[in-house]
Amino acid sequence: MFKKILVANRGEIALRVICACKELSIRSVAIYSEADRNSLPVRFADEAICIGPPQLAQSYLNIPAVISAAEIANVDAIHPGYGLLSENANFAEVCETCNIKFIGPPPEVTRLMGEKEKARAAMRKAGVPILPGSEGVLGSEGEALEWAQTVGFPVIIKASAGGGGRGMRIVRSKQELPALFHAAQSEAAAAFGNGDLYMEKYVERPRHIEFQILADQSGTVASLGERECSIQRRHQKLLEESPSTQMTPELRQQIGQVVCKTLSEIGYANAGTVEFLMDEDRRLYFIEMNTRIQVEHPVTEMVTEVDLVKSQILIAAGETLENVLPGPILPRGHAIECRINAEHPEKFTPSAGKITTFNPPGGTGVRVDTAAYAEGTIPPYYDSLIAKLVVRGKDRAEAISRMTRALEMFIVEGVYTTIPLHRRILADPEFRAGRTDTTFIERFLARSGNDKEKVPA
Ligand code: MV4
Repeated sequence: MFKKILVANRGEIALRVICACKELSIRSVAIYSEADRNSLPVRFADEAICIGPPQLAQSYLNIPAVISAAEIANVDAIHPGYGLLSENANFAEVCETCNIKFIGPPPEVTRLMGEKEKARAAMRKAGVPILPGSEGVLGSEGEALEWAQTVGFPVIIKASAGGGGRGMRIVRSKQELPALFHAAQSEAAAAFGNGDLYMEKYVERPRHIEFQILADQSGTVASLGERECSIQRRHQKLLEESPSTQMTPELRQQIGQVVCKTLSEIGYANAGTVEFLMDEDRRLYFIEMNTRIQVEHPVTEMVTEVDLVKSQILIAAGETLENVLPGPILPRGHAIECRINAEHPEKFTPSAGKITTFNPPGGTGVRVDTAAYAEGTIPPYYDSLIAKLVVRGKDRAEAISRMTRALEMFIVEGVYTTIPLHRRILADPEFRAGRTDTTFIERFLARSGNDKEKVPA
């Protein structure tokens, strides 16, 4: 087993990884930028090393600085958390070269999944359902038009190096296609240094449903069921839940099985998330795979009682799933996560500054993942997520009442947060009825406005 792990991240996820290390009796090393000197990961890790100034490129994304810290601390492994270097295959390779275990899948698998068009082709070949669309990258505007006519409008053009919504264009007619094709191409080339595009049939009002999997290094893969993450704003998830109100045991079993078989063939290892769109006839289509632990992983932990971060570490150390998991996965009850961001409630812009009051809720079935504390500061350089409020109930109704009271008892003063927004979502009849497709948030904001929770002057 590993003796010491470097945590290559900050904030709540760094603390989450440190918790897992402590429970496994593994020493942890925090790395931090000058802006995070007084952070809780620095306080709770066994060792802490400052790696540079606040800017991401000079600290948490600076591979030589991160590797130097790992060498100085003499760690066996690096846990990258989410974001930052977590899906950087080059970083995983550098770790390997330095004889440090990267806690994630093999670099070539990360690279395959990072090229969305290649990932789509691999999934199709293995029998995972995908949307009708192009085969290979679109070579020209003419080829794009041919595919669009084969598939039928509306279609969506996506950047192969993209993901998470960047560089996408919805095309509703033949006339619109040339301009949108070239716009997507230049946007992708500028944003990712790669203008490769592919095309899919466009699904109206889809739900975002993702499967959590765990895979060991010997090819055993397990599905831990799905999360529904359709409530998103500008491709940022706001609220996630498990199970999805639209899932059936048969569909869950069928998709889980084909996903596990495919990932075993690909040589996947570690935790991973396979994203699907669900159409209005409840059919699921693969869109992308994420090769990291995700922000919303606690939702799955609450219903399965599996510690996903500890599982990642054990798998990376060579344990088999048989030894990592307690037995067959039997999800129980219903979990909901609300992302608490420090942001302005009307402008949705980050709200950095000092937290003057911080009262997280507790009690039965409530979990708060956070690195925030009273009198602590939210630096302006990083992601605006300051806490994840997660509840579990025996069913969705109990989870909703529990979340409602937990949000009522969550007091954060000094910075604006998304807590008032979540209180309104939880009270919304459409949300309560489970009508939560990806267009929910737009309709919700249009009808609820921000009038009930006026921003103080
Ligand atoms: C789509 C789609 C409709 N049809 N693909 C947006 C982010 C990226 N991960 C995939 N996205 C979409 N892909 C087809 N073929 C609609 C979206 C989409 C979306 C997906 C999930 C959650 C929220 C969304 C918001 C707008 C668009």
